[in-house]
Amino acid sequence: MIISPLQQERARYQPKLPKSLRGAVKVVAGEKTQSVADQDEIARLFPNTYGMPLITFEEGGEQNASGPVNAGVILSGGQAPGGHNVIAGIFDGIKRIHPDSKLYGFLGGPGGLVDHKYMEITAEYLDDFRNTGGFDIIGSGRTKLEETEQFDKGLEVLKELDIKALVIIGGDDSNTNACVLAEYYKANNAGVQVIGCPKTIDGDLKNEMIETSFGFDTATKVYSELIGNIERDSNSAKKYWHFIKLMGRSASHIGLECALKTQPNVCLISEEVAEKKQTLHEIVDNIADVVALRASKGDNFGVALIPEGLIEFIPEMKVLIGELNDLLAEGSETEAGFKALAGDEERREFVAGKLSDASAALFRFLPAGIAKQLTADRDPHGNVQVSLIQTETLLGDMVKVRLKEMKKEGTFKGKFSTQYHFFGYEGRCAAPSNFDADYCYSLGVTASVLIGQGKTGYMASVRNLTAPAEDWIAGGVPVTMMMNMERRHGHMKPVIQKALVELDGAPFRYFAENRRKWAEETCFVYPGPIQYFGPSAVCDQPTMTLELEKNK
Ligand code: FBP
Repeated sequence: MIISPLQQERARYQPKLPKSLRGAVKVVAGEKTQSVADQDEIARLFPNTYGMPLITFEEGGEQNASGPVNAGVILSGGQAPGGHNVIAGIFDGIKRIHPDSKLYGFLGGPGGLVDHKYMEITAEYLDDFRNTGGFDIIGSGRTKLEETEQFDKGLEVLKELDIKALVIIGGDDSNTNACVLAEYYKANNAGVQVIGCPKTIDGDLKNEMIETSFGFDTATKVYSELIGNIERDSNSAKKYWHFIKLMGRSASHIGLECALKTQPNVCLISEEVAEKKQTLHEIVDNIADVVALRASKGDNFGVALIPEGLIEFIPEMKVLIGELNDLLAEGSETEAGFKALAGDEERREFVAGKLSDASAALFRFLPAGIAKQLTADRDPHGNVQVSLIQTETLLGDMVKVRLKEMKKEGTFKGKFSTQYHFFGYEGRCAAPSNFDADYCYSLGVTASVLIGQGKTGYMASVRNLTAPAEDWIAGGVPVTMMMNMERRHGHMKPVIQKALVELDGAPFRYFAENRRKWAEETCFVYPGPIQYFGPSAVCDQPTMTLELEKNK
C-alpha cells in the first residue's frame, strides 16, 4: 500500500491513554443501576443483564494471570473516524492479557457474524490501519442483529473460533441489539460475552456516562473547516448565499457544533423547529428576513446551515412522511399500485389522492424533485433516506420565491444568488483527530479490560473528556441503564434513548444568545484543517459542545 508522508508520520502516533489503562487495572464496582425509564419492563425483558453496577477502572490493580482470550469485533452502521483505533485498542488489550490471544474481525458488519465471514486480525495487518480513518479494515454494514436464528447462527462460528467475547462497535440501535444478544447468550449459558462501543458521527448516542460517541469530533472538525472555507469565499466574493446541508440523520448536534465553531448567518436546529411547531413557510420566512436584513446593509451574501434530519422535524412534513411511509410500506397494495405507474406526475397524483387533505395539499405544493425523493425507496428500517432529500435546495428555492414577494412589498431591495452544498460523506472517513485517535484507542483498551473481567451487556465508557487524556475515567456502563421503551414500527421495544439537542442545554443556549448578531453582522470564524502535530491547544481540543456541556 502506498501511503502519503502524513500517513507515514501518523502511523507512528502513539495514542494517549488514561493513567488507569496504562498498566494493571483495579476494577471498582459502583452502585446497582436502573434504566432511565420503564424500569419494570426493562428488568423483565433483561433478567440476566439488568441492574448490573457501574464499573470504574483505577490504576494499580494486580495483573491476573490468565490464558489466551479470543475476541471478535464487528463494525456496525455508518463509518465514523477512529473505528480502526478501537480495534487497535482491543487488539493490544487482549494481547496484554495474553500474547496468544487472537482477534477476529467479522466482515461487512453484523451480517459477517451470521454468514460466518471473518478474518483474523494480525499485528502486521493491523499496523497499516492504526490512526487512519475509514472502516475498511473489516468493512461495515447495516444488517440488524435481532432474530434468535441470527444469534444461534452467530454462536456456531463464535464457538468454532473459541471466541470468548464479541465487541460491537455501533450507534444506539446496534448497541441496543448488542445488549439483546448479551442477554440471549447469558440466558442460554453460551459462554460468550458481548460488549458495546459508542460510535456515530451524529453525536446522538450520549448520556451521563457516555459523554460523546466517537467520530463526532473529527467529522465536525472536517465540516467546520469546509464551512469556514466557504464563509471566506462568501465574504471575499460577496455575491452568494451558500446553503449547506450537514449530515446527521435525526439530531442536529453536527449542525450546532459546526455553527458554534464557524458562526454562520443562519443555522436551523431541527429540535427547535419541532418544539416551536414551525411550518415550512415560517422557516422560509425567517431565512428570507435574515437575507433582507443583510441586504439592507449591502451584504448580499451569507451562509446557512441546514441539518440533514430537518425535514422530519417540521411537524407538517413529519405527518406527511408518516403517511407516505404507511402508504408505500414494502409489499403493500398501494406500493404495488404506485410502482406500476411510470410517470412522476402520475405517481404524485396517485399518492396525493390517498393522503389526508392537509398532507395532500403540502405534497402537491412541494417541488417535483422533492416529492419524488420523498417517495423513493426506504432504508432497511422502513425510513425515508433523509440524506437523499435535497432540503437545502428546497429551502433556497422557497426563499427565492418569498424574496420576490418581499421585493413587490418593498421589504427586500437586494440580490439573492444561491450555491448549494451537502457535507456528509466527506467527514465520515477522515483521519481521526488526536481526540478521536486517543478516545477510540482508550475505548478499545477499555473493552479489552471488560472482556478480561468477564463482563457482558456493558458498553465501554471513557469520561471526563475535557480533561487531558491521562485523567480520563475509563470503565463500563450496563447498556440496560440507557434504555427505555419506545414505539418502533407499531410495537413497543426496549431501546437506548437517542440524545437530541437539548434546548435548555448549554451549547444551544450559547448559540441562541449569539445567533442574532451572527445573522446581522459577518462574524465568520475560519477554523482551518485538523492539526495532528503541534501545540496541544491546537491539536487536542475537544468539541465546543463537550466544552460547553461540561462547563455549564
Ligand atoms: P450511524 O448512525 O450508523 O453512525 O450512521 C449515521 C449516518 O452517517 C447519518 O449521518 C446519515 O444519515 C447516514 O449514516 C447515511 O447512511 P448511509 O451510509 O447508509 O448512506
